[in-house]
Amino acid sequence: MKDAPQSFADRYAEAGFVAPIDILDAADARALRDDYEAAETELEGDAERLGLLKSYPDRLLPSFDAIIRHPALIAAASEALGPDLMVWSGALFIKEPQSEKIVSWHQDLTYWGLDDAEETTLWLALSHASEQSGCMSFVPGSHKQRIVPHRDTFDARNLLSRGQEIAVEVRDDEAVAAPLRAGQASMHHGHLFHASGPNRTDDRRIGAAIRFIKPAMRQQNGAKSLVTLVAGRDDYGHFTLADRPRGRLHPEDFALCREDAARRHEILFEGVTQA
Ligand SMILES: O=C(O)CCC(=O)C(=O)O
Repeated sequence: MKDAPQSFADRYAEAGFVAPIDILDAADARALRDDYEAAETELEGDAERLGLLKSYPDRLLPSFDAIIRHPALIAAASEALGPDLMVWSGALFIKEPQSEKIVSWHQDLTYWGLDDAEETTLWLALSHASEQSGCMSFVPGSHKQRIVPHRDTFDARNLLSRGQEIAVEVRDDEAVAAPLRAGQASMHHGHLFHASGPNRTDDRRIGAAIRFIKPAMRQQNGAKSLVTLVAGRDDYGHFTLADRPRGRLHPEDFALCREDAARRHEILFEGVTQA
C-alpha cells in the first residue's frame, strides 16, 4: 500500500524546511522586484539609505508591506507557529551577477538575541534562485539539534553580518539544494543548517527573507525591536509594533528604521571585539 502524502506541517517538522511553495505568479514577482529596483535607483549614491532599504523593504515600500501580509505566506508560517504572527525582519539577500558572495553554513537564531525558537523564515525569490545563481541548500533534520557552536570569520565574501559559520563539520553530501522560480518561497526553521553559493549567472539573485515569530518571543536584552503584527493578536507587548509605511521611502519611516538598526546592531554584535 502506498504511504499517504505527508502534510505540510509534518514535512516541516521532519525536515526543518519545505520548498518550493508557490506564492506569486511571475508577473507579480517581477512587479515587486521592479518596485524595489526603482527605489534603489531613486536612492542612488546614498549608501546609508540604500542599506536601510535592503534591511527594511517592508517598512519603506508599501508593496513589500503588502507582501509580508500575503495570505499564502501567512498560511505557511501559521503551519509552524499558529495564528498569531509578527514579522521580525523582511531583509533582502542580494547576490549581484557573477558575484563571489556566499552564505556560509549557519543556524539563523545564533545571534539574534531571541529567547526561544518560535521563528520560521519564508524566503521569497524575486529572481530565479537556481544552483547556478546561488540558491540555498539545507541539511534535512538538522533543526532537531539546538544551536551548535559558530565562529565569526568576518569574511568579506560572506553576506552574513559576522561572517558566522558553524564550527562543526557539515558534509556537503548531507545537503539538499532548494532551487526556486521567481515568486516561489522556501520555509526554514531557525535551527536548520543552511548555506548558499556564489552567483554564476548574469542576473541578480534577489530574495526577501521574511522572519515570522510568535508574539510571546522576546529579545533577551529587553530591547523592543520594531516588528509588524501580520496576523492574529499580540497579547504580550514585547516588541514595538510598526504601523504601515507612511508612504514610499518616507523620511519618518527611514528615521524609525535607523533607530531600529542601531538597536539590532547592538544585539547582533554583543560581545564582539572585532567588527
Ligand atoms: O539568501 C541566502 O542565500 C541566504 C539567506 C539565509 O541565510 C536566510 O534567509 O536565513
